[in-house]
Amino acid sequence: MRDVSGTTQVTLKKGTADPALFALLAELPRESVVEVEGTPRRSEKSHRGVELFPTSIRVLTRAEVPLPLGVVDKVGADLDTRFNHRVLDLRKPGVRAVFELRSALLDGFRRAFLERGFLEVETPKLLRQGAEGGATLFRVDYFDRPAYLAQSPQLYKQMLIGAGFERVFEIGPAFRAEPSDTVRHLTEFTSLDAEMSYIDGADEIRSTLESVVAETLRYARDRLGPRGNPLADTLPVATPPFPRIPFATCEEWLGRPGAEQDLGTEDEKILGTRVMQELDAPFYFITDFPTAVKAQTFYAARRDDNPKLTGYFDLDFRGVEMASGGPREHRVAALRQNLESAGFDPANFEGYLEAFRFGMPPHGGWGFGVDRFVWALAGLSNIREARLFPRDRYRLEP
Ligand code: AMO
Repeated sequence: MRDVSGTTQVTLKKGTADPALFALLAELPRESVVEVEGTPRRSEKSHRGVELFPTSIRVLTRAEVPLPLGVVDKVGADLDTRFNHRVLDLRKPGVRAVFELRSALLDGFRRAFLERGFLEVETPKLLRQGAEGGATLFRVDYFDRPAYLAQSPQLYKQMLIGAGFERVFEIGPAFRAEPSDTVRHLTEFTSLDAEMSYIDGADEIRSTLESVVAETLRYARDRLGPRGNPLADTLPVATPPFPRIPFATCEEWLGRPGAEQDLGTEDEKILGTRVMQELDAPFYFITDFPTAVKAQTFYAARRDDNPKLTGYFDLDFRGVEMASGGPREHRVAALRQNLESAGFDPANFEGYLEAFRFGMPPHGGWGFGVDRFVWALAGLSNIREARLFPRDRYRLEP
C-alpha cells in the first residue's frame, strides 16, 4: 500500500485472515485506491519496520486494467510514454522526489529574496510587445488584434524600478517558441527574475545572486534531508564568491580569441569542464559580455568606460547556463538608441520608455531558469523531467 509517506506492507495470513479479504486482494487491480483498517505489528522484514494486518479493506476506486504505464515496475519506459501518462509516472517516489526538490528550491528562493528586502511581484503574461527577440515569440489572438505571450518579465520588472519599488522579484511562467528540440529548452518554463535599484556596478548584482543561490541550496538540503529525500545529499555546496571569468578569457579557452561570438551549448560544456578542473567550482560567472554579442539585448547597459563591452554576465553551473543578467541602460536617450540599433521601433515601446522619462534609478538584475536548475541538480537527462506537465514544440497535453 502506497501513499505520500511511502509504502506500507499489508499482510494477510492464511488461516487467520478473513477469506473474503483474500479474495478481494487477489483480484483487485494494482493502483486501485483502498482504505485499510487493521493492526500494525513490528516487523524486521518490512522496510518501514511495521506490517499492517487488516481487519477491513474498503475499495475507494478500482483502477482499470491494463495500466498504460507501470508504477512499480523496474523496467524504465521511454520519456514520451512517461509524459503521455504523466499522472501515473508522477506516482513513482523517485519522480515525486524531483518535485519535492523543486518546491523546496522555490521556497528557499522566496525566503532569500524576502530577507533581502525584495518585494514579490507578478507581471502580465499577455503582451503587445516582446523583449527577447522576435524568433521565439508566441502570437495569440487577442480579440481583434495580435498579442504575444511574455518571454520574460523584463520590461515590467524594470518599470517597477521606475515605480520606486527598489527591489522586486518574480517567479512566474515564461514562454518561448523554441523551434529547436533540445534537452535544455522548453516552450513554457519558470523564470525567477530579480531587479534591484541603485546598484553600484555588475558585481553587486552578482553577489546578490550568488548568495541567494547558496542560501537556497542550503535551505533545500536542510528541508529535504530529514524527510528522506534521496536528492538532499546530492545537492552541491555553493560557496560564494563564485569565480568570475571574463568572456574574453572564455574565448581564449575556446581557441577563438576576440571572435565576439555567443557561447553555444558545446562551448559552455567545454568551459564547465575547464573551470571544474582548474578551479574546482561548480558555479561560476562569465562576465563582461561584448556589446556585439548582446546587440539584441537593448536593455543591457553598454559600459561607459568601454562601449564595446556590457556589464552582462551568465551564471553557469557545471557547463550549463542557469541565469543571465547585468546592469541596465537607465538613460532614456541611450535606451532609444539601443532599441533602434537592435532593429526595434521605439514607438512600440512607449509604455516602457515612459518609465524612464520621469526619474529612473540606475538598476540591474537577472533572469534565472528554475527548470534548468532542477534539471541539473536532480541529474535528470532531460529538462522536461523537471516539469510536471512539460510543454515543447510537439507536446501540448496532458
Ligand atoms: P535569458 O533569455 O538568458 O535572459 O533567460 C534567462 C534564463 O532563463 C532560462 N531559459 C530557459 N529555460 C528553459 N527553456 C527555455 N527555452 C529557456 N530560455 C531561457 C535560462 C536562462 O539563463 N530578460 C533576460 C534576463 C535579465 O537580463 O534579467 C532573459 O530573459 O536558464
